[in-house]
Amino acid sequence: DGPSVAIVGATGAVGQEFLSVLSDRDFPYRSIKLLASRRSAGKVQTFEDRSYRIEELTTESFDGVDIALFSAGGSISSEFGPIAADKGSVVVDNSSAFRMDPAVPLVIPEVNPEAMAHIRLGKGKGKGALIANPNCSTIICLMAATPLHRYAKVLRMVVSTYQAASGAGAAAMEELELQTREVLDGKEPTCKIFKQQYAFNLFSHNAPVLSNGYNEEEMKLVKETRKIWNDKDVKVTATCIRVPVMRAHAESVNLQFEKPLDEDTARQILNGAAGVVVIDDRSSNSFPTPLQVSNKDDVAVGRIRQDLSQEGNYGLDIFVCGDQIRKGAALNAVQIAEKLL
Ligand code: A2P
Ligand code: 11C
Repeated sequence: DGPSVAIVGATGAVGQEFLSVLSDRDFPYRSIKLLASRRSAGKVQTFEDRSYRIEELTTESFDGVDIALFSAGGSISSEFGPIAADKGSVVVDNSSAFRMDPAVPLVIPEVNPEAMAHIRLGKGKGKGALIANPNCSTIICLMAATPLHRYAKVLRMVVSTYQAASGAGAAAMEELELQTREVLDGKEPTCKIFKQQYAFNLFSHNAPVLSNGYNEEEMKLVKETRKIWNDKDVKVTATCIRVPVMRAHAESVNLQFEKPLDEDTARQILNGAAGVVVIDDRSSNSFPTPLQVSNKDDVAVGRIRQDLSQEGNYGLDIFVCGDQIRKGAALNAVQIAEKLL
């Protein structure tokens, strides 16, 4: 007799992936409720041989819901997350709304499951809770960096991202496809989601730029890493770029360690890390690509090499790719939900 589950944002890119992941992993739900905006209410969705009617999200949506998976944007989470938790649901929220709230665990199950160890499913009794899913770039980066951090302690991390359309939602994926056709046909590309041509181009991440010159996406890597590693002193800097790739992010990560760590040991550590696959064949120039990891659970890491610019074995460069919708969002959230069972 598993939990009753609600999906908020069920029609979106991540919402749809929640369903695939629940099904792939045989998540033992008792019932499932699909919630979205009024625009989608009444539409029919087939899931595991059953038809479900999409319901409009309202304050009444969470009665009897044990686990609510949210991915409908920060403002919906801010408004409805606490309502769901008050009704006794454990909310796993994919937005940035609660990530930096000290009372809300920010969890990557392979990295810091202990942060949510105190949270239990209420089963209709008592209070619910909020758990935050980190930003996709943080999850993908820390899946590879954490096993190395555990061994040699990261003092400083420099991240450069190559981020896919999916991070901006289903509409951005459609826009990339449409623009690609338009450009190939010699037409003017339609720019609705992004204000500039995306196909055959790349640009600085579309998140708002702050007064310090970093954009919000970059600051998420800085702040979320400190919270997840429970290390307020770790130095992190990032440059986030949107590239015309459909659904998997790539990241170049430069690490500086407190203790020496040579590249062979790093490769061994990463080979043994849960949720990580090493693709690192120099002779055939075979390294991770976004396409290889698309629709896959594991984060791929390669280009594992000593950083020549640092003395001794105190620095490494790695290149990481991960499916943004899966491990970067839906899979991580469902893994969190599995920890509650
Ligand atoms: P809808 O399809 O009804 O607009 P994506 O991140 O792929 O753009 O998806 C966003 C998700 O958030 C969609 O499921 C969308 O539903 C949902 N959403 C957007 N606005 C609301 C709202 N006001 N109430 C509930 N769900 C919403
Ligand atoms: C992207 N990570 O790839 C972003 C978008 O904090 O969940 C998701 C924003 C967030 O564009």
